[in-house]
Amino acid sequence: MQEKAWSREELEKALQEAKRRDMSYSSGRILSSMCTAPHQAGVEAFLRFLDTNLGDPGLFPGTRELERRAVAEIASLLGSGSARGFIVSGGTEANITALWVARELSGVTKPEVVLPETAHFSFEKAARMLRLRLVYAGVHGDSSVDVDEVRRRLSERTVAVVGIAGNTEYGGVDDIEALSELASEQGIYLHVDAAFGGFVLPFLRELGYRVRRFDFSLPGVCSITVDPHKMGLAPVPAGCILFRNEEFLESLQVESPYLSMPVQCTLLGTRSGASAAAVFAVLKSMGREGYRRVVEECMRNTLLLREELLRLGFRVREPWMNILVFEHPEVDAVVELRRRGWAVSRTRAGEARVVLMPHVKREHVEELVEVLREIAP
Ligand code: 0PR
Repeated sequence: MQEKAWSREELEKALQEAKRRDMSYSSGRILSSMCTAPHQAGVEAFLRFLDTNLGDPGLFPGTRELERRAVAEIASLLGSGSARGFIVSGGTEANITALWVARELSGVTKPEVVLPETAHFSFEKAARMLRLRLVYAGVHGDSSVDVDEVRRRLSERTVAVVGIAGNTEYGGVDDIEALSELASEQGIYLHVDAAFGGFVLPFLRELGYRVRRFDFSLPGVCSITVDPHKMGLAPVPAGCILFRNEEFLESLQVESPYLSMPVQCTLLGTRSGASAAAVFAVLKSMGREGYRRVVEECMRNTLLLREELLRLGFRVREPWMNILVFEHPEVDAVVELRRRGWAVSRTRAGEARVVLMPHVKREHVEELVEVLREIAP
């Protein structure tokens, strides 16, 4: 570290330089991200609660109450009046926490988890940390898991089955209803990763789309990951882990005798109250109506882009939600788009993938179509 404090000007210059190198959501060129420009109410609440620490809730009972209310609102969106959980740092922490509970409850010595091969890599991290063996099940052409294969992969060592509601690459939704029946019948823990889909599917259903069930209304579902910092429009970091009831949390309790509360259940100790306050503020500022409008707009843009891509001769995967995957028989769209400053991602199968987040406006889609027209022969 340098000896003398920097002047404000020196610091400002360094920060500005860094900012200049970063991409911005407002450019409309970020098509590879599941995050977006946060809602202003969330930004303001985040700043006001910046100094709060939910690792010591006795000092910040007001902030703890905001977290409790935010969690209850998200639970009610996902079909439960009694689910409990926490605002966490994101989908990774939420998925780790869920598998931690499943393993604690099982008492199995060489535990295994059966999950779709489309699962996010956060499960790989969870498995290494918790010493779980991951047993992958294949997927159908629409990217949803083959439930018969899940059944065949179960063993006496299986401590959890994972289903995904909105998989990272295609937005695919597994047949969670069938997984729920299977899990109930076999007495196995079922975790649903709705990190992305949790703030999309309920609103798609309200808009009249045919949507698979995935939430606590299915009796076998024990826990759900859902990320406010994705389609929930909250500032990063904000994930949420929900458990069907309070009892699931008991297996996580660690004594924290010198703190204001005798036990702690979260993976993190010191953790952001700003995130919880921001999630609360965004939920209250949006309401179902607000989210429905956002999802409606994202889907409109997704379907517009799909139509244009088909017209230009691209092969397009049928979208489940606001994630579109496509490829051209002759050109590598990913390379061409990146060369022109558009951040697009690639699926493991090599296709181009774009996420039509709320920062991607209709005019950006139209600009994108112009570029695609140039590169498509
Ligand atoms: N579960 C699913 C289904 C996900 O898609 C993701 C992240 C996670 C869990 C893990 O969530 P956290 O990253 O919050 O821990 N999906 C995106 C991905 O890895 C996250 C992302 C977001 C990537 C913004 C890029 C980006 O710019 O692809």
